[in-house]
Amino acid sequence: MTVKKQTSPYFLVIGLGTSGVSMARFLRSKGETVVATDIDASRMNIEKQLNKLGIQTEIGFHNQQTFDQAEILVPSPGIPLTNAFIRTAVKRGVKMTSELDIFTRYNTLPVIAITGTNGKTTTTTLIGEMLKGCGMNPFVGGNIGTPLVDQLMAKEKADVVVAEISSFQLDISTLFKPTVGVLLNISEDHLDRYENYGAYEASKWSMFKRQESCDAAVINQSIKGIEKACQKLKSTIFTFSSSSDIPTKQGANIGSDYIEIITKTVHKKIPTIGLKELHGTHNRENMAAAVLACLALGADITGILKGALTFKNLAHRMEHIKTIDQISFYDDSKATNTDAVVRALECFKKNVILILGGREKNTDFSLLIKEVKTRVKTIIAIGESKEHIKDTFKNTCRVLAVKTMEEAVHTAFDCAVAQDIVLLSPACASFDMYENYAHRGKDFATHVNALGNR
Ligand code: UMA
Repeated sequence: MTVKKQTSPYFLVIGLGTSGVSMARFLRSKGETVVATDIDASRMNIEKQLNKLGIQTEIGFHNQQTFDQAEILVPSPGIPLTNAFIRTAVKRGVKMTSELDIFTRYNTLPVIAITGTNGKTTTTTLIGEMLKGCGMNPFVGGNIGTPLVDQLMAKEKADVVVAEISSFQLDISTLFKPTVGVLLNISEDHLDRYENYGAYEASKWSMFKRQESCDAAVINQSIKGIEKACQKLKSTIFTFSSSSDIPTKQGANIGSDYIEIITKTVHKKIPTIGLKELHGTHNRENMAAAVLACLALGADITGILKGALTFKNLAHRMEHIKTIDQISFYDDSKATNTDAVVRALECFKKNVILILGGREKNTDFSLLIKEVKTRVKTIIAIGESKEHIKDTFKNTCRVLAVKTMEEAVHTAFDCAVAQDIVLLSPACASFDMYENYAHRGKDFATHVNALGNR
């Protein structure tokens, strides 16, 4: 449907995925005039529902005039700001805002915000569990899947918002100011969207930009440039690290089987052996960051640790699918960048058969060579990037290119002997073959589960 000429100023919500649909509904619930558009005709299924609420829609196409005549554009986080319709309208003087800024304008609750290249969803979920352990009722949302504005429309009263925040969301925010901000790590990702790595790093650091002295920042000490970046922050800083030689004065020191918390009110060594759902160094970092974030909010350590015990490992993150003939199959489909693959490989000493590939994001696979050399015996290359992978690892290990996930699983099983690990950890997005990483992980698990003993 093409939008009728609007006489009143309107918000134009761009993209009708999870985020856009919630945003359109929220703005309408506040009495705003809302027009919503999505370039994909398959989103037509929500048209009626939105029209019923009084939201006009343009689905299956974008119309420059609708962009130019809007008062304020609200792009979904996945839509790059280089989008020609947006750029033209902005050049012509149309204002733009973001999901985060609209949320910030209306939100009255304290916010713990978690960003970083990897570990965001695990840490966000963990913080939610910890706060529940303290008897609180957190709303857990953001990039993890439930848009933040859903909290503003929710009937159930929350007392704190735990928000997973992506760099895409931060890019167009001018108001967002978390009570507690957590920066887990920064490594190469999304280089198809950012001009360069520096721009991606800057996007992550921008989360702390508007914090004040009453706010807190929980930051991984190992992030390059931390000293300089922290000089600009007004908030109280807590650091954590598993690799720094200099112990933290305020934050967490992480050992191979413990996390030592040091704050003004708590000095405690937490053994991590009992935390069976949180394997590997990266998960001890996630745990340390989560404990510090909850403490910074004023939560009590006993409740925090009680909550941590209820945490269950999330699907498609080093998820053990099955062991057949002493060959273990792991689904780490969520590993969509090289750093996540390094962290997955670190969990195994050697004998890994690695299923790698998908849609690249200007990915530099050579960042994996060191780990692959010591731990991987065969790479099974899939998806659009298979030729790039073959070329990168031709002098490192055996690389076999395949066409489908089924072929990848069968080839891996054929190559494997007892005690080997078959690991799907692709370092790429899934959109060349799948709807999303979960769809890819499920396909992997389906083919693994269909394998019989040899
Ligand atoms: N679209 C247009 N015009 C365009 C381009 C796209 O209309 O020019 C439409 C598409 O047809 C589609 C919609 O925009 O219907 C998609 O918007 P979106 O990509 O923002 O996706 P949403 O479904 O709204 O999901 C977004 C986040 N997606 C991205 O940031 C890419 C989700 O994070 C988030 O869970 C959700 O909002 C709720 O807040 C996902 C993600 O992949 C998990 N995030 C990235 C990551 O974690 O690496 C950042």
